[in-house]
This record gives sequence, C-alpha cells and structure tokens, in this order.
Amino acid sequence: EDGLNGWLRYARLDDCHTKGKLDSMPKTIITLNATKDSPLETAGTELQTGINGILGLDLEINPQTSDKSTKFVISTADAYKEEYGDLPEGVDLIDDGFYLNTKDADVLIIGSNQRGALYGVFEYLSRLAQADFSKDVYVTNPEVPVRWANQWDNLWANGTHGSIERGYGGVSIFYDGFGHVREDLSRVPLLGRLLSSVRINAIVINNVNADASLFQGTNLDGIQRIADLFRPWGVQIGLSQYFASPQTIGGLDTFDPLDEGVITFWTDLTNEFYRRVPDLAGFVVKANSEGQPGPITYNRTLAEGANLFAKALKPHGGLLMFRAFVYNHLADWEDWHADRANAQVEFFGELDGKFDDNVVVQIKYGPIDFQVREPVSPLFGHLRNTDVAIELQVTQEYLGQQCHLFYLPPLWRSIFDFDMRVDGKESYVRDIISGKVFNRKRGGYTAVTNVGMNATWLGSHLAMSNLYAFGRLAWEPTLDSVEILEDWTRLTFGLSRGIRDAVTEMSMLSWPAYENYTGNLGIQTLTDILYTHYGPKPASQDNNGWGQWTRANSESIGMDRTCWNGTCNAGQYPGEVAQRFENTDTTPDDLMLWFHHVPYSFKLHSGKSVIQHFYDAHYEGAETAATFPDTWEKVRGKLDDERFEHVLHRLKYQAGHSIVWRDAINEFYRNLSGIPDEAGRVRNHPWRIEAENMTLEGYYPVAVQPTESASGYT
Ligand code: BDP
Repeated sequence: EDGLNGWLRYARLDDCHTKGKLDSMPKTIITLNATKDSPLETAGTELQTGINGILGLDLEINPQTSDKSTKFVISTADAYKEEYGDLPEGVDLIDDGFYLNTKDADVLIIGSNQRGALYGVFEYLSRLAQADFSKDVYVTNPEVPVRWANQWDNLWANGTHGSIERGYGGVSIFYDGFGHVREDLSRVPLLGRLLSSVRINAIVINNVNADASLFQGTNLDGIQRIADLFRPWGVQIGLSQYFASPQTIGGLDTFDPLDEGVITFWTDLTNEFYRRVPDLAGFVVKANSEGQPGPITYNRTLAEGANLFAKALKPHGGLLMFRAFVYNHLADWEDWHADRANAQVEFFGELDGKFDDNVVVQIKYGPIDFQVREPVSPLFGHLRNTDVAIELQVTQEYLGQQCHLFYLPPLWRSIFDFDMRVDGKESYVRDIISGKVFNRKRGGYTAVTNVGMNATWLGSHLAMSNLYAFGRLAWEPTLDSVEILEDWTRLTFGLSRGIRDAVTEMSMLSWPAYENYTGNLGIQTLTDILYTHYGPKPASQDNNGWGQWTRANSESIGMDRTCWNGTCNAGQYPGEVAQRFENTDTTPDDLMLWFHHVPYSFKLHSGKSVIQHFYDAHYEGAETAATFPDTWEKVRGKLDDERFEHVLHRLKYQAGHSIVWRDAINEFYRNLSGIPDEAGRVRNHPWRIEAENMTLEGYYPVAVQPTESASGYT
C-alpha cells in the first residue's frame, strides 16, 4: 500500500457486506459502440477491474448487446437511444453529465458523452467500494464545464523548488529535468484515472511561469504522447504559454500582441498544437506579473494580450484561461496607499466585456496569494460580462507543504459561500463562478495540484483528500466537506468507523489549528515570504516589494484597507460588503488585521486584545496539533502499517513544528510590542526543551535566522 492508487484501490469487501448481493449482479458488460482507446472502452475495463477487485467477480466485456443474461450497459445517450429507445422522462443531461440506474436487473450507465459514461462507472464503483448496494436512479450534471487541474511542472530541475514549482510530492511525472518530456510516461494514465474519477476534465501540464522550449523539437512529440495517454480517461490537456515566445523561439524582434508577425507566430504554433492534439483544451497565460512578459510592455491592455491567444484558439474550440494574478512585485513599501490586494480590480475591472468570448479570467480565491485566511477576491464582483474561473491550490504552498495536515474544503467553502451582495442582491461567489449571477454561459474551478513522482502523489497520504475533494466540489460546490471526506476515507482506508472518525476529527480541526499557530485575525500566514513560504518568519513580511505586508510596528499591526484612511481595498467590494469591511465594528475578527491597522491593545469582538489573541491562539493551535498523533494512534492495526507509519510520522512532525511556530510568532510579537502574555507563557512553557540543553551527538549550535524560530536563539 504505497498510495499510488489513491482512492481507487478497489479493495475486496468483506463477505458480511456482500452476502446475498452477488447473485443479482449483472453478468456481462456491454459498451455500446466503444472504439479503441476511447473513454467508453476505458469505462468498460475500469468497471471490469473494479468489480473484480471489490467483489471478486469476473465479468466479460462485449461491445454490443448479445445474449439475454443481465448486463451493465455503458453507453452515450445517443448510442443508447439508437439501440434501446428513449431515456426516461426527466433525464436531462448536459455535457459530461450522466444517468445511473441500478434499480432494475440491468444496470444502466449512460453519459451525455463518453466522458460522462466513464464518470458514471466511477460513481458506481465508488458506491460499491463503500458497500452501498442501494437501488437508485441518479442523474447528475456538472455545475461548470471548466474543471481543470494546473500543474506547475518545469522542464528543468531547479535548485530551489525541484522540478515542480511549489510541488511537494517529488519531481515531475512529465519532464525529465533536463529539458525534455520523459521517455517513460507510465504515471500519466494513473493520474488520468484519478482525475477522471473525480470528474476533472483537463490538466495544464506545464508551469504558468512557462518555458517556451516545451514547444520546440521533440518536445512537441512529447506533448502529443502525454495527450494520447490522458485521452482514454476523458482528460484533455492544456498548455501554459510564455508571452514573449515570438521573440525567444520565433526569431522575431517583438512580442507586441498587435504585430502581424506575432499574430502569425501564434496562429501557426496553435495550429501545430491542434494538428497533434486535436482536443487540446486551451492555454493558460500569466502575463505582466512577477517578472513575466506581457502586453503592457507594448502599452497594450491585458485584454488585447488575452485576445491574441483567444483568436488563435477560436477555430479549434480552445479556451484561453487568462490569469488575474497580475501585480507589481516591486511595489513601494513606504507608500501607505500601495496595496497588492487592489491590483486585480485595478488591472481587470475596466477590461470587463473587452475579452473575446473564449477567454475565461482565472482568479485566485483571495486578492493576495493562497493565504490561510483571505476575503474573497473583489474581482468576482466586477466581471459581469466576462467568464470567470476560480483558482484554488491543492498543493499546500503556504499551508504547510503537505508536512502539515490541512484539509482544504472548509476554507474553499467559506469562499464559495460568501455572499457578495452585488447590487444589494444575494450573489454567492459560487453562483458568480457558475455564471448564474451575471447570466454567463461558462464558468470554472481550477486548482494548482502539483502532484509528483512520489508514490503518494502529493507527498502525504492524507493530503490526497484535497485532490479528491477539489474534483467533487468543482462538480457540485455545495457538497458537505465532511461527507466528501468520509467518502474519501472509506475509499482510501476501508470501512472502519474508527479510521473515519480519526480522519474526520483531525481534518476538520486542521484549518483552525493551522490558522491559530501560523497567522490569525487575517494577518496571513506569517511565513518566510521571500523564498520558501515555509516555517515562521514574520519579519520577512514587511519591508519588501512583494506586498504581502503586515505593517507591524511596536504599537500596532495590520493593513489599513479602509477608504477613509487606508488603501481603499474595502471599497472594491459591492456596497453592503464594502461598508461591513470599512468598519472595525462590523469586520469579523478573523479578517480584522486584513482590513484594519490597530493597536495591539485593540479589543476584538471576542473581548480579547489583539496581542492576547495572538498568544492564546498560538497555544491553542499547537495544542490541537499535539492531539493528532494520539488520535491517529487509535487506528493502529486497522490499516496497513506502511500507510499508518507514514501518516504518523508526518503528524508527529506537525505537532513539533507547530510548537516552533507558536514560540517563534509569540516571541516575535512580544519583543515587538513589549506586552507580556497575561498567562505568562512566552518562552517559559512546560515541555519546551532548548536544543542547547540536550546532549545531541553530531549536532552543534549555529546561528539561525530568524532568531525567534531558533532554539535558545541559536
Ligand atoms: C505564487 C507562487 C509562485 C507562482 C505564483 C503564481 O509562490 O511560485 O509563480 O504564485 O501563481 O503563489 O503565478
């Protein structure tokens, strides 16, 4: 059990679950009109494999109906109609949707398209694996058509990040680290299977900080090979494009989006991609951000830049995902009115309606960058005439990098379920994304996944619940976080109630715990901001151009984002919400320091002062993390030792690292504010043992920066 199959293990059910159930199982699998390597063919073999694993039955696959014995019918709606007649009334399917009927002797798994049929098989197997034999009729359609994974894989191994930028599960499954697509791509279909099972329909296979050498020479064949391996799973590929490619690989002296030569370059290259990959999903573009080139270099708008690609993609039906993550990372820290959180609306607000109709603006959930707590990006309230997708992160860049357990759905749901009150009316972010609020036809959920060659994919078994949940929520954003988790746990670790309770308890505590011991009250994750984004380093947040500022001094802390005195980021939200954030009286405690600069003694709604909240929360968070190894110990023996130990090791590490966090942050702000902890705990707590006071063979003290996260200052 190394984790490679994730939640698709198809482990054999105990007899007690299957007793009396096997006789009534259909005897054959019909895949109507399945062609070689098609998703429909995959659906048939997956069902065969799954039933063999879960129930121990051997079923035959026939492409057509033959004998009279009971059967599974896997088909597209069109093929089904031709063979058997109409689907029952009320079965209305849109692209990728499916109809599953387990009520009768024959089990029907009918997709609106082949991909939908494959999704239906996964749904059926997921139920079987959870010992759910209920007789049911189930019709389901996706909330949005764009459900994309984004991988930030580099072609070259890079000293700081390995070959996946912000990836913590090993090196790339696509590239060899020496500038080429791997010869051995055997992990690709395994990933395709996992993605398809949670209805993710596309994957972008290279870093948004794109390297144009992917689009040259034998790498083009490589891209084609990758696409061919994903296709049977109903997963399309997408490509990140480098804006200056016309110059770097095209031999032109410009990359001006309005230049004829540049337009021809992109048209030709795009045509070449489609010649090789006819079902290419589209491109992702990061432009004019963090040093990336873009249209602004030529005084063109971001919309003009986006439309350049959109026009080349249009004849092929491709989408251009244009990232709203545009800001100036060389901002002036001295300027108290500068605010990175304002950048998206500043750059994109005025461009609403100026994008071609195959452009989708891809917006990170918050206005800054995947922090432990952010308000929703205000841009969602501005783009009324533009399709949008939300960008989430499955990879835990700022959130413990898979060394800490952090179950993300509750955080995501807090964003999806936020009511923007556009024009004073109910407008949940999820309904803006789906297009309901502004009457748009297309919306999307995307997530930076960054799985790697590690057998666990993400570096941690428990982190896989986030990949699973991303797909489930992209399909149905109102799903309950605990229900998703329970499904995942049963599929991953079997049906033991004890394991389910343990995983649920830890996972549901993981966001509040991490927020408590890293950065609370909306101050953001107080991590090393310049490089690693890991471990405590509050001082690094200020005094740089990157704009993730805390504005902490000896008296006070927080970003003043009010309009009356600050950066007026609050004013970018629709009226009712703006008013709420403008005022400390109506700003919730968990966003207080996001919107307000207040003295450490400022009294929160909870009645505590800001500084005392810091102290208490950091203790509370570390205390919660300390319970995780004990909670997990309770399931020892209820699963394989291999995964048990792997998880335990990470949880123990987390419990320890949360203490490092606790003491570093508390120490830092006690020094800065000069206000002691009312409970007298700082640097004087039970169980803390400085390394200097231990006898450690092979270790010696060295200077550590920042000193507050060091043991005994070294
Ligand atoms: C930041 C990452 C950086 C990415 C950037 C992005 O630290 O590695 O390139 O986002 O999303 O969170 O483009």
